[in-house]
Amino acid sequence: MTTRETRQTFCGLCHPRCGLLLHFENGKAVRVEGDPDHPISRGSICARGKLMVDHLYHPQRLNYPLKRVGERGSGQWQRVSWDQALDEVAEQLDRLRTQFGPETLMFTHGTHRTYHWPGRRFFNLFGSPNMCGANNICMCPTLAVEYATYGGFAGSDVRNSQCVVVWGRGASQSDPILGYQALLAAKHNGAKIIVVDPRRIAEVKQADQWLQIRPGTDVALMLGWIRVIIEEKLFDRDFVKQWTVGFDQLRRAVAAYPPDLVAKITWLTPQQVTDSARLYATTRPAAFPWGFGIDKQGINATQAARARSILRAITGNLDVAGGERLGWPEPLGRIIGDDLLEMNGALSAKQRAKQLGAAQYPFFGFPGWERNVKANSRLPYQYMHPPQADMTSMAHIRAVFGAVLTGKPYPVTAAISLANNPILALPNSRRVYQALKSLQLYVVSDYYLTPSAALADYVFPAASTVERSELWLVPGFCVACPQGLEPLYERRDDYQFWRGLAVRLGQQDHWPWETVEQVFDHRLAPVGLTFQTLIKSRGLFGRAEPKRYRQFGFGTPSGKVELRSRIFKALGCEPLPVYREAYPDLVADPEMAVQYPLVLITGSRFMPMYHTEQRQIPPARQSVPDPLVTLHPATAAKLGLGEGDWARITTPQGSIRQRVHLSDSIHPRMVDSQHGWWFPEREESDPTLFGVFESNANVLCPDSAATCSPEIGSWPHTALICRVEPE
Ligand SMILES: Nc1nc2c(c(=O)[nH]1)N[C@H]1C(S)=C(S)[C@@H](COP(=O)(O)OP(=O)(O)OC[C@H]3O[C@@H](n4cnc5c(=O)[nH]c(N)nc54)[C@H](O)[C@@H]3O)O[C@H]1N2
Ligand SMILES: Nc1nc2c(c(=O)[nH]1)N[C@H]1C(S)=C(S)[C@@H](COP(=O)(O)OP(=O)(O)OC[C@H]3O[C@@H](n4cnc5c(=O)[nH]c(N)nc54)[C@H](O)[C@@H]3O)O[C@H]1N2
Ligand code: SF4
Ligand SMILES: [Mo]
Repeated sequence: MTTRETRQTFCGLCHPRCGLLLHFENGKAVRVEGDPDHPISRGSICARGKLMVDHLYHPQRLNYPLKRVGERGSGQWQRVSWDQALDEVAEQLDRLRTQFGPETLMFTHGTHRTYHWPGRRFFNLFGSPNMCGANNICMCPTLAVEYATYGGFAGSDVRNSQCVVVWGRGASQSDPILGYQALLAAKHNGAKIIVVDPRRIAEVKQADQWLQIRPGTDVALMLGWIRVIIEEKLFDRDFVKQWTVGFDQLRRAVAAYPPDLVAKITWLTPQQVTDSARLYATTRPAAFPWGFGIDKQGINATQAARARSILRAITGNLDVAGGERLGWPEPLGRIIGDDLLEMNGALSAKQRAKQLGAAQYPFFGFPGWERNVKANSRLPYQYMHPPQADMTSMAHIRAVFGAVLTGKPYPVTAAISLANNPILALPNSRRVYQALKSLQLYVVSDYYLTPSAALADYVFPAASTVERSELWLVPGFCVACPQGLEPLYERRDDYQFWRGLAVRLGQQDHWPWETVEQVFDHRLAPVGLTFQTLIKSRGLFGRAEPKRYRQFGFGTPSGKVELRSRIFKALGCEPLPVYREAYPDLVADPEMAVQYPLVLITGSRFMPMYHTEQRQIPPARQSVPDPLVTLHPATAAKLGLGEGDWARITTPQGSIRQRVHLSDSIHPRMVDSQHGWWFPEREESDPTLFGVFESNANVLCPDSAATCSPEIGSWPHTALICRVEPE
């Protein structure tokens, strides 16, 4: 007789943690559907979430710890026990720490796929300041900038807004369940929609205005908006007078950006510049959510985040319903935050000072973090947590990989990658590869043997989200994500990986909790809950209260919104937003313009893939079998390329091949290349490494200082120059 059972669990194949019902037959998961009782996703799941069962039992999943036995990258592995693997890794880390100092260990970060405070806690206690990776470009720079500007990270209340600015964000592909549904709900309620995107994305169908901006020029348009808003007195006068500093300097700075100049820079018309500025400033409440299209533009990314936060403030949209929510609503702020679990106090000033890259990019290193923390200390913890170090204080990849390759300023000899596939995620992929190959010890924790994991000494098998539990805490709500089944084979949750290493390296006193659920109980204790009671109540929701800055002020040095940032100024960064031309050489050197006539954007999200994942999942791969590069039909025709042809894409950094897709949704002067492509069906061993260099967009992306933002060192994944030719 068949036994059937259904368990509540969650999907973590991207950020929102949608509720799942996992159906079992004879103890095996056979089917998944959305959990209609989940308080946030309410039964919806996306095309990727529907593949959870394929992911859970995939034959290429890592099920046991592996130890390299042949040459690095030769594809020869031995299955070992967790104890043996952890013992040996700990022993080698201890030896390298004694020989070179704790700073010899680095970490590479991907996006937030799992809880990351245990990693930070481990690094702080180990004594290394060198965690680096995608945090320099994804969301975290914005978070750091918003702390410096108004003392916290704002969450856009899109659903209740009257005007939504969709700027560099394609939620229809990147956040189909929460973000896109919120936009559609706002539209349904009559909100005006402005889309600023070089491509005619699905969101444009909902839009009142679409600005097909030239990639990388967004700061110029934002400065143009600020100028229109100030000149035409469309700003919130009371708020500006009472709650901001630096308005006069801002007014003078933006005077240099009249609509006709902005139009020239951005490939828009002066009318578009003024119309969109007026629509945004006069329709309240307005929400201007974060979008990766801004953070991914390298040299301009940081100042664009600054300009956006200024626009939100001067239009009076901070901390109002339908605008930009600030702070933790009662009682959520009482829950112990990631910032406290990180144990940042454990890393000494001497070790902090060794953080690689911080001298060049102090705002995103400990100097900036410490200033943000100090400014935040004027606010009660339950209202505004200090910035998490893991999101606002990172070493810089160029400096860290440089230290691996050259031994300067000191040798970096060991690395851990957990929930990250650095050769595909980080720019200048060939240098990343060289650096990983040069390590004395490389440790990876993942679901699959990725091209990066193929270079490791030890690989640890991670439990899928349905095989573990999680506490999903964001300003607004806290939801318990229950485990659906015990981990299969010898997969373990990431807490066990970190704790396993920690207790072997003398940190046992700081890891009193044997399971991650015990940590969740500890976190929830201040609100009188346990993880299990939270599962039963389906979540804890905050009681939103508008404009709490009137009670607490802002967590900045002045206590006000800093249109001119004192923290930026103190660290030698531009305190007022400025626009920088990404390719001044194109004007100076006409030969460059001939060599690279097209503008390249990379990594526009597409379903059902998530970064470098799903390439081995048959239904996903059948829907997108090959890496695609999108060209305008007129451009392709001139190049002699048709739909489905293989094309070569070349930038000053490198060259790859992808298959042509034709669409008039893209500007004729632009090229859109998918990121994250490798071929799990190909040979593993180096130099093939699953074809990791063939179609990997990060072979095209640079990490040089000239292309990175001077404040944070954010590197570009868009606004690049390229040429495209038939293969
Ligand atoms: N399917 C899928 N979903 C994902 C992910 C995934 O890999 N796949 N990744 C997740 C992660 S980590 C992130 S960060 C989010 C990001 O998700 P989004 O914020 O939606 O970011 P992108 O899709 O990278 O880019 C958004 C838009 O920016 C536009 N753009 C490119 N360059 C510029 C520019 O210079 N200026 C302007 N104004 N627009 C530009 C692109 O055309 C694109 O439509 O997605 C998350 N969701
Ligand atoms: N060219 C270009 N490059 C980009 C981007 C772009 O737009 N263009 N986007 C950038 C952005 S925004 C980001 S955030 C990064 C993302 O970069 P990453 O987050 O590094 O994404 P992946 O490279 O897919 O690596 C994630 C790996 O973690 C594994 N994994 C997933 N969940 C878990 C887990 O819970 N535990 C463990 N141990 N492993 C897990 C997956 O199997 C996968 O191999 O990429 C960046 N790279
Ligand atoms: S949006 Fe899709 S992939 Fe992301 S958590 Fe929800 S169901 Fe999973
Ligand atoms: Mo990201």
